[in-house]
Amino acid sequence: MPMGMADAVTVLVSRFLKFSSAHPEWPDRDRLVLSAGHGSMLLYALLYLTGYPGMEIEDLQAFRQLGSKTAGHPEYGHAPGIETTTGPLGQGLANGVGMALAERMVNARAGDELCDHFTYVIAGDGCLMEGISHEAISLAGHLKLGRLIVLFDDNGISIDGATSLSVSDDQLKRFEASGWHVAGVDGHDGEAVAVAIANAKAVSDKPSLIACRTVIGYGAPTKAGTASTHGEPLGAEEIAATREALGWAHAPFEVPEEVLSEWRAIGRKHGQAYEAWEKAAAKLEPEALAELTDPITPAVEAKIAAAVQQLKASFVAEAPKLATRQSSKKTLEALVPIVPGLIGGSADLSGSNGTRTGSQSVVAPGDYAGGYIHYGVREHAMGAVMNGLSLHGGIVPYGGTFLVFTDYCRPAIRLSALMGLRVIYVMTHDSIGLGEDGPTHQPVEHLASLRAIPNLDVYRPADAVECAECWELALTSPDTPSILALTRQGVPTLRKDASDENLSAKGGYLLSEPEGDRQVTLIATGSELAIAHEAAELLKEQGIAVALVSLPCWERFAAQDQAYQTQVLGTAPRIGVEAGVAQGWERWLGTGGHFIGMASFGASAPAPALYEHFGITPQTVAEAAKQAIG
Ligand SMILES: Cc1ncc(C[n+]2csc(CCOP(=O)(O)OP(=O)(O)O)c2C)c(N)n1
Repeated sequence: MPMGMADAVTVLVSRFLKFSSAHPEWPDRDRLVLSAGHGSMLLYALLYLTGYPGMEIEDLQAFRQLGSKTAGHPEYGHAPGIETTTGPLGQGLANGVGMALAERMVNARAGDELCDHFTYVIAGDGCLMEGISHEAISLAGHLKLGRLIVLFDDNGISIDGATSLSVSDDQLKRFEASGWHVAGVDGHDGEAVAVAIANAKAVSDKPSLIACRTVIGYGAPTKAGTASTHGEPLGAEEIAATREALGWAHAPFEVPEEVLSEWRAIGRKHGQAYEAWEKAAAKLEPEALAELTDPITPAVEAKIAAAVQQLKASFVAEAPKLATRQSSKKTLEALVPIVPGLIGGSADLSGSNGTRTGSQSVVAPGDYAGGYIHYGVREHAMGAVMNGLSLHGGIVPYGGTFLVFTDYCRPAIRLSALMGLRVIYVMTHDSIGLGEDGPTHQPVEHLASLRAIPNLDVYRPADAVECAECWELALTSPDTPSILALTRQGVPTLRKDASDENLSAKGGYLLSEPEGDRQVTLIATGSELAIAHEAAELLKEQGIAVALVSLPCWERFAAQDQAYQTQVLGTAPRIGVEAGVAQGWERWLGTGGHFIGMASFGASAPAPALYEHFGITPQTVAEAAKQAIG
């Protein structure tokens, strides 16, 4: 792929791409996304040639080695100029849609002087075969993202052989049907590629696809055009013959000075444009400037803390019985107006998720001033587009669907975590408590499977107070994505005082404890905290010394020191309660602990009947506690 697309990408980078290698973070640079991440060397070579800081020839020599910047697939944060982590095919394409959308949204707020650039994506057959490509191109066409240009490496080859083994789509017609401008060119004809890119740039109300017909392994005399060049080494003989065929007489990793200096000049070409941007940016107040990149400044964090404190006080005063999806909506009503760049959305479940607030207007084709995105029934693309929105800068995205459909966006959630992005997933209907929709919609294994993803905070607030606290934590975690697992059904307000301290910040805390030694500790999350609370009352009536622990975020609790964990969990027998599978709970329950939750799929019935049927009740919890005490 790096050999086959080198010609087309050279045209793109040398003649069109607006960037300055000395200023890789320039917010108004064009974005270049290598969606076909297995071709990573193409990107690394470009970064070296154009003079990105810290990308040296030694880094290219350390390709795919431990600790190198040049991992097998491009990894965001490893080196300046890597705009996103790619490798899982199709993700980069959808990230590009998010970046192109972010560009228009920031442009609508900040104006042309500060935000006016293109997003280019290099995608292969594999990206276009993946289902996510359909969701992403459909959304991009609908939103008329004219500043998105995809160069398709149309080489007719994937790993198993010719793409004709498995696909016969007419890709141009397919994109056209989704509202794209399309063109097909010989990807080795530089002029043709240049004309196609210029034409695509001129089409302002449609994203563009340029299918570049290329030869995989271009230049390798016997292996070019075959699947074997995809992943197998060419071998010494073929490499020697390739050098000869391409007229390249230089030693490995030797770039002649005149070639390098020409490329380095390309890296400096847009220096004036950068300076003009800098001048325009200098006129902004610091807060306004921050809004172009990371809108959650210390000043905004302070506003969030104050708003959350107020919310907590009113929730404690009113003590509502409220679904946490509703308390989440109330929290958003307060936060959206004070957090610039906080952009909401849902995959067609806005009302159910409670994600749209009264002040948000809708992002529409050609009109990007709104603060709310209707992603349509496209959960996977929603996740990847949110990653793109976040990567672009200037936007803190949150998006909703049902918790059970985290399965549909899991690859994107995993990448939010791997890249360390501030992306917030608002996942409602988080257990059998959703009731009549039945087991297809009732998550059972999802909390466990999401908790297995590193660097992902999974929050399951128990009441309105915790919900506001968890939102604050999600918004103020710059390097960690968050899942908010929220109920459909009403839950009582269990917190009785609105302490200044964000009690959810440590992930778990004692909601109540007996005077003197405890005999048993009940630990619960989300809606099951109310059940554990009732169980605790039953036990107290029987003279049993019981402590009640709320554990809204395991990841945060796991990060606390041993002393705090022991103080909270105690040394008495522990009972865990959560309407999900037991997996993972052994970590908190220890030996002699007991878990009450789900061991099968759910069923269709009203929520109270389901809790009764599956034995998640105050009585079963109290009974288990008594047994544990012996
Ligand atoms: C989601 C996903 N599935 C499978 C793979 C493994 N894989 C990497 S490249 C590739 C074939 C891609 O073919 P194409 O896009 O045509 O790339 P080319 O062979 O032309 O470089 C596959 C299946 C992957 N990286 N991501």
